[in-house]
Amino acid sequence: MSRSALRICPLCEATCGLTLTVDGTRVTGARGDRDDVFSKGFICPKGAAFGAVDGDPDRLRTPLVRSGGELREATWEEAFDTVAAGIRPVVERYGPHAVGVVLGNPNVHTMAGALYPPVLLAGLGTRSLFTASTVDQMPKHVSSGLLYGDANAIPVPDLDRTGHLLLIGANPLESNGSLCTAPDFPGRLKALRARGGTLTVVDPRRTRTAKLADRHIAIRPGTDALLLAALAHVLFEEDLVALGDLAPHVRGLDDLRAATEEFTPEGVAAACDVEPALIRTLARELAAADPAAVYGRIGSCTVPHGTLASWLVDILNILTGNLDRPGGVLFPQAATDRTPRPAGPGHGFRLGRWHSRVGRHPEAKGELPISALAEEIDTATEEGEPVRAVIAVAANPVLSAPDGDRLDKALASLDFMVSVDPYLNETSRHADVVLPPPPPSQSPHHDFAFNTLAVRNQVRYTRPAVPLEPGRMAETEIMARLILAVTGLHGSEPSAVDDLVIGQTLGKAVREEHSPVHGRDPRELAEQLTGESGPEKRLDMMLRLGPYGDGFGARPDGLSLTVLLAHPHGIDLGPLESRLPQPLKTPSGAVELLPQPIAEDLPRLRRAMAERPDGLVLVGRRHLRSNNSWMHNVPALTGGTNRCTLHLNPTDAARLDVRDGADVRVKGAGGEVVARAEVTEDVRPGVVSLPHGWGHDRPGTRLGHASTTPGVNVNQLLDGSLLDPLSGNAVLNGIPVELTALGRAG
Ligand SMILES: Nc1nc2c(c(=O)[nH]1)N[C@H]1C(S)=C(S)[C@@H](COP(=O)(O)OP(=O)(O)OC[C@H]3O[C@@H](n4cnc5c(=O)[nH]c(N)nc54)[C@H](O)[C@@H]3O)O[C@H]1N2
Ligand SMILES: Nc1nc2c(c(=O)[nH]1)N[C@H]1C(S)=C(S)[C@@H](COP(=O)(O)OP(=O)(O)OC[C@H]3O[C@@H](n4cnc5c(=O)[nH]c(N)nc54)[C@H](O)[C@@H]3O)O[C@H]1N2
Ligand code: SF4
Ligand SMILES: [Mo]
Repeated sequence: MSRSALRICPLCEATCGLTLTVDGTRVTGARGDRDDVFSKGFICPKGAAFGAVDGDPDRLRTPLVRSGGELREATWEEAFDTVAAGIRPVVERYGPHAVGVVLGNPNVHTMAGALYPPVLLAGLGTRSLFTASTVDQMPKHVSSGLLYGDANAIPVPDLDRTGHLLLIGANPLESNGSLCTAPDFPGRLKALRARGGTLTVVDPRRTRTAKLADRHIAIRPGTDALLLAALAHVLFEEDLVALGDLAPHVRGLDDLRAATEEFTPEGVAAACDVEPALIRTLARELAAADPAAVYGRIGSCTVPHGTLASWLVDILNILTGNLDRPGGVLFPQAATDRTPRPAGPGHGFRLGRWHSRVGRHPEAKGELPISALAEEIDTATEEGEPVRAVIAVAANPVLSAPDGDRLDKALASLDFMVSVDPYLNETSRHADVVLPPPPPSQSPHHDFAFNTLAVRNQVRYTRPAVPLEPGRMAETEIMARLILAVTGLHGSEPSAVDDLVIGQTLGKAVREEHSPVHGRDPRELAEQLTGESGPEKRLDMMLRLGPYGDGFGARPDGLSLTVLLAHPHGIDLGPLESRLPQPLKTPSGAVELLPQPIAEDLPRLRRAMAERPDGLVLVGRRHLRSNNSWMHNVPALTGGTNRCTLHLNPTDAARLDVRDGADVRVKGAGGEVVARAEVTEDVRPGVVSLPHGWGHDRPGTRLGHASTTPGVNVNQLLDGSLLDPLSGNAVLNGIPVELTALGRAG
């Protein structure tokens, strides 16, 4: 007998509601939940393959513990005993910074990943934190931190109400959107055009998104900051700056004008490969559109001027009066956000409070660049101890970060490593203990992170669609036990971790004057929490303290877990609204248009105006039926165009004598790989493209299907030295490469 169950899809940032068909403990089907308040039935091929992803036979079912050099199946008790015995001596002998914590992307797709890593980090006290953010969106956090005083205050384009979208280095028709949670992003772009709006796409590749656009600009990779600076220049020069309601909330307009003065369309044209007349047209269109939104993603972040480009995206929205305006870009308000405090000056955002030991990279948002992880492990200095133990949670940096070969060796040299991961893969194969979370159907779901980036305010929660199988442990409990094991509390009840957080959070809330629970007794509040588990109680607490919450009785019709459970398809909380100045936490209480670190980085951008190196550069690409490194093991999602091939333009192919289907050697600073050539007009001349997350040919993994078509690791072309200096973000796009034709493959 089959039944249906609801589950929010965790396979990308769009957070679609799914209706699963469940037979026993197996998910046999998935379709879009038409009643979902946000996704309204939308589903993509990945969501439709939820059952296959969930039921992959290579998913680990029990912990693995290394003994006699080999990973063997073990009990949970043995596994946590081994973790405690492995990590504690490293902390005690070398101090907390000798333990590196590595957090990967799926942490933003699980409740465990939202609720427990902050407790783990606070408990350990380590500064050796490396996450997927520094191969992704750290430049955006840094620009938001500097502009608004809050690294997490990221305005999102109001897709459904805008009249013009200038989209830079993003391909939502394949990615389904990022830092802009919007189920059916493709449909929303089509609707924009259908209502008479316009879409401009800036991308060196003619992507599916570019094909949908009114205008596609095939920019030279890595030069978007120059283009954007020139757009700002034109807005000033042609008197098109119109702050509107923003005027009282910004500081430094004259300094900004002076700072963009040199970036003339004529000055940047050659570097960007965009005609000056077109740059002027773009600026005028942006100013004229009412309203308009500028949005940048991976192609604007993972480049040498990532922070400047991210800053300029917001600057353009500000100069045209589109920040915090319906149809422009707005700050979402999620149900689990903290109670908004009254507007006023804040502590601001600081960079470089400490530095990495070897490369002296400044921390950003408490993190060190993941590009520096290998050297922090394999290089001794007089500054302090190298990283000797690693706790990796949902991370596969051997494939996702620069120079996987070096990192592979570095991880093998550690005193101890633990991975929380469902797969034995390129990274987890180095662990001494692997702790496998259950498949998504057996986990509850709420989008703590993506609701703060969503194009509509809404809240949804799904309990596990399938009960936890015998022998499985919820990922929230795995994380709680891991925290206890590494902080010297091994053996305590995992609920102690949740109780601690609840006690601290409520203790703080009752002391805040603007809190709905100001002056109340935290123990009395804790007793009111409902939920079947520690994490559910924490969700209840966050909802009740949050901007729409019941305030523990202060606002009786407000949100709580009980209310949310009564709405299985979610609750719509309305369109995004103007919120300034409340979200601002800068010392001035205003938007700081030209923060000091940005001003100090501008000379580097000025020099880039004169740079136009010869030779090919490489960019990445994503495929709809994939996700970073971990979905190549699902047969239903591989094959067709989802292959690790090298795209190159026919003119480059002819010049280099590379034929379609032939093997090509690609050489970069960090190494070389051999890939099959795919000659296509979809990439501009001078640029080649390889997808990331491939290279499943290392021994000792358990990825039966992926290893049959392993592909190559594009990040081996990097040596880890190319970074955006302000954010520490890796440069993954626009990297110089050399090609050698190897003849036609058989
Ligand atoms: N060249 C190049 N490199 C890139 C990029 C690029 O565009 N070009 N993109 C970068 C970006 S944006 C990102 S976010 C990173 C991603 O980098 P990573 O986060 O390192 O890689 P992922 O493949 O997303 O997955 C990490 C791990 O999570 C595990 N996992 C899957 N589901 C779960 C779960 O429910 N719980 C737990 N605990 N683990 C789970 C997977 O098995 C995998 O081992 O890659 C980056 N690397
Ligand atoms: N199907 C699928 N969906 C995903 C993922 C996935 O792997 N597969 N990964 C998820 C993750 S972790 C993330 S972060 C998001 C990313 O979401 P997006 O940013 O939308 O994803 P990409 O497809 O990498 O789009 C980046 C685009 O930038 C272009 N580009 C490269 N260099 C430059 C440049 O210098 N300038 C400009 N203007 N463009 C450039 C590339 O050609 C590419 O088309 O997607 C998420 N969704
Ligand atoms: S778009 Fe993303 S969230 Fe929606 S079904 Fe596809 S993978 Fe899942
Ligand atoms: Mo990402």
